[in-house]
Formats: sequence, C-alpha cells, structure tokens
Amino acid sequence: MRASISAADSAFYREQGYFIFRQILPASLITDLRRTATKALELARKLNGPQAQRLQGLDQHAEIGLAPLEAFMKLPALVEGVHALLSPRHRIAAPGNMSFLFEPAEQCWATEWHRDWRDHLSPAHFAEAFDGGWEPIASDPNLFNQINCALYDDPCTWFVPGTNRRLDDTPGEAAAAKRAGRADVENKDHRRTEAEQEIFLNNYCGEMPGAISLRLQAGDLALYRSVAWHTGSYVPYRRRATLHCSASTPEYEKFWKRTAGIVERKLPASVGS
Ligand SMILES: O=C(O)CCC(=O)C(=O)O
Repeated sequence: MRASISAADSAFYREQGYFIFRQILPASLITDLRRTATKALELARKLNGPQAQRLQGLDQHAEIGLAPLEAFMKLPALVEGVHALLSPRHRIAAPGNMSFLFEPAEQCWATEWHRDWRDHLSPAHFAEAFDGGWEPIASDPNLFNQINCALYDDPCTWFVPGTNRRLDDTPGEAAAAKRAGRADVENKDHRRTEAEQEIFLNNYCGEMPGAISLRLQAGDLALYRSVAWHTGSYVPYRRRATLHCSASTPEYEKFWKRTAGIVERKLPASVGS
C-alpha cells in the first residue's frame, strides 16, 4: 500500500490531468472487492446482456456485498492520498455513485473518444448544464475528478495528458476522434472479424495525438480529469473488474443536483458515475 504524495505529484496532476497511485489497495481488500465484483458482473450481464460495460449505482444491489466498497471509501492511504493530491475537501464517492467496469463476454469494442459532458449533450442541454461556459466549469478542480481502481491488470483506459488544461481541441484531435463512429467502434454490422476489430481499435486509440494507455496493475488506482480526452477499449479475453467513481466535493454534488434532469434526459449510462 503506497501513497506518499509530493508537491511534484500534485503539480503533475494539475498539468497532465492524471495520476496513478501504485499498489494502493492491500491484497486483502483486492480479494474482497473481487468477490463483490464477480457477483456484480453476473448481475450486470443478467440485466444488460453479455456486452454490459458496467454495473452502476452499486448501493441498489446490496446482494453483491457492499462492505468492501465501504472499506475502499475509507481506506486511509487513499483518503490521505486524495487529500494531498487534490484537497482535504475531496472525498471518495459513496457506493451509490460507484460502478464496476467489466470486460465484454462476446466481442471487443470501445467507447468513442470523448470529453465527459461536452460530448454527450445536445447544444441546448449543454448550454443549460454549462451556463457559466465550458472552460470555467470544466477547469474547476472541485469537479470532474474520476477514479478507476483496477482489481485485475487493466490497460483499457486511454487518456490524452494535458488536455485537461486545453479544453478546446486541436485539428488533429478533432480528426482522430472523428475517425470512427459508434457503429465502427462497436463493429455493429460485423464488417470486421474479431482480430480485425481489435487491430482497428488499437489504431483508433493509438492514433489520437498524445494518447497514452493508463496501464494499471491489480491494486493500482488512476485519478483523472474526465473533461480531458479519454476512451476505453475492451476485449473479451482479458478479465476486467475496475471500480469506477469520483473524488467528489460539495461543489460536485451540487453540480450533479443542478444538472440531474439533463443527465436523465441525455447522458448515456457510461458517463459520470
Ligand atoms: O472504460 C474506461 O476506463 C473508460 C470509460 C469511459 O470513458 C466511458 O464509459 O465513458
């Protein structure tokens, strides 16, 4: 369990928009969370089919066993690490705002490159949610600090460091993001074989200028700005159970409450838990 945060680490997060806490979970908590995640995966596939990416709102599913999630929220190394990296006002979201992210059962697929919120709202809903303007709200350090904590080795998340500070896009980024649409990343018409699709997705992710894969090992935790460019790419042959939540603040809770109607109407389930 390691989380000693320096001023340089905080500066790195501010500049690059991500930080990886290596081996933050003790082995016993990995074991307990894996047990919960296995039950959550079964339930996710029962509810949403074999390609289910997640189970969210974990407090609604007490049968999976929520005690390890409570232990995660209160893990001293994590609480202290988040306080040191962000501020003492940031806290780990409660199980109601946690999800597990899983591998698909049948086919590889990816989400499209996106910046959370901006790329999921119609212009009218966007204007309602970002009534103070995209840049001032998206750059607020109290908002949009997302967590992925890997229970198995997880190279699925791709991220473009520094795009948390530059909230407009370069022509190269815009072109790379447009290189594939939803039907392409999900191989909806089965135009490509599984192996072809996997190569297609590796290229789609890797060709975004500046993109890196946030390679997590079991027990590592990535904190990242979800308003920066990111995506996830998944294959059925690599097990994934990654706890997904946020480092929240009273301001972030207020933002969610203010935008709740918009979220229900417009955001896909994949966003913002
Ligand atoms: O799977 C991931 O790590 C990223 C997920 C994501 O960005 C999304 O679902 O919108």
